[in-house]
Order: sequence, then structure tokens, then C-alpha cells
Amino acid sequence: MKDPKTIHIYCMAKQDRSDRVRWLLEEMGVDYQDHFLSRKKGELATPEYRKLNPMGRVPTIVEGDTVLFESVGIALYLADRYQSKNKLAPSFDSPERGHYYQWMVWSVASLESVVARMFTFDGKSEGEVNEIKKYVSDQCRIFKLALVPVLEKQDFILKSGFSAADIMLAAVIPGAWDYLVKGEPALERYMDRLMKRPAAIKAQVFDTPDMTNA
Ligand SMILES: N[C@@H](CCC(=O)N[C@@H](CS)C(=O)NCC(=O)O)C(=O)O
Repeated sequence: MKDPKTIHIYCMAKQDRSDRVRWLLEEMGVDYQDHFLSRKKGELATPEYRKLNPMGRVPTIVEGDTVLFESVGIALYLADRYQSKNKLAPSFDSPERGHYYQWMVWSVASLESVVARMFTFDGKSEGEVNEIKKYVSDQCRIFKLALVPVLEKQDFILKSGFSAADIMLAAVIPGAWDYLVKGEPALERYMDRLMKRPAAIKAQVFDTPDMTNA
């Protein structure tokens, strides 16, 4: 068993969906160790890795005997587990807990499921690409109806301040920057605020992805 005090993150690159886990741990000052796997070399498909993540995807974390996949589930777990380090989730008895769950789940179930289509252009015709872009753009117009009024009133998605929900949102939003952020002052300010956080910079969340060894 690996050192239970360190959280082991299995990923392909710092800018895959492990980004949000790393950023969260940097914010909380919790130790972690990255383990880079190469899909090209078949390292996501080895029996050893499939024991941790049967789908052969990343991120996966190992914390002592606990093995977890699904980035938002990992983020929810870690934010609660390390509350004492730096509170990134509202207390269980706080009414904001509902809003926290709402945005954590929305960031992936609604936002990311659409934004991810921007990364599916390979092998598609120009017409198909334009169709995807139109769909994403239309959906983003709807998403902004939820995001903008909140971020016009407050600096972070929860009234009480910065939380793991901001990490999830800010990790996903750049994928559809032109449709969500460009020309939208509240979202431009929000992303600027988040991208300048020392923990995000240290975790290299917004750096250009280096997938050469992935
Ligand atoms: N919903 C999952 C998505 C996991 C996922 O698809 N990860 C990508 C990298 S960001 C992956 O492992 N791709 C490798 C593959 O599909 O072969 C999560 O958020 O953890």
C-alpha cells in the first residue's frame, strides 16, 4: 500500500480532468503525488491500472485503501474530508449546502457534457463541426442565464465565498471560452479572479496542455 498520508493522482497530463483535483488539493495544502500514464503506451489499459479504474480513464485517486474515480465525486469527497485545512465546502447544516451541490453537479452534468463536444472535432467534416459549434453556442446562451445574474452580484458562485464549486466551474468553462466568457464582463472578471489564484497557478490548471507523453 502506498503512503496513506499522500494522495496519489493518476492522470495523463496536468491539464486533463485531474486539474480540478490538483487545484483543490493545492488550495487546501494537502500533499499529493502525480502519476502520469500514457494512453499511447497502453498504460491506461494495464491490468494493474484497471484494478484502480476499470474503465481505464483518469483521474483516479488513491488515498490509503480508498480508490476513487470521477472527478466531481473526488472533489466532493476531498473538500469534505479536508475541511479543517481550508474550508472549500459549506457546512452540512448550512442552507448554502444545497447551492453547493447544485453547482458542483451542474458543472459536469449540464456544463461539461456540452462543453466536452468542443473536443470532438477530429475526423468530422466542416459542416459537422459547425453543427456542434452551433449546438454548444445555443446551450451556452442558456447556461449564461444561470451563471451571469449570480456572478454580477457576487465574486464567487456561492455567496459565502470561494469554494470547490468555483474550481469545478473554472476548470470546465475555458473549453467554451468564446461562447461563455468572451464579451460577458461578469464572467470575464470571474475567470480572471480564479485564474490568478496562487493554487491554480501552482497546479498549472490554465497552462497550455502538454499531451506529448500522454
Ligand atoms: N467524467 C469523468 C471523465 C473521465 C475521462 O473521460 N477522462 C479522460 C481524460 S480527461 C480520459 O481518461 N480519457 C482517456 C480515454 O478515454 O481513453 C471524470 O470527470 O472523471
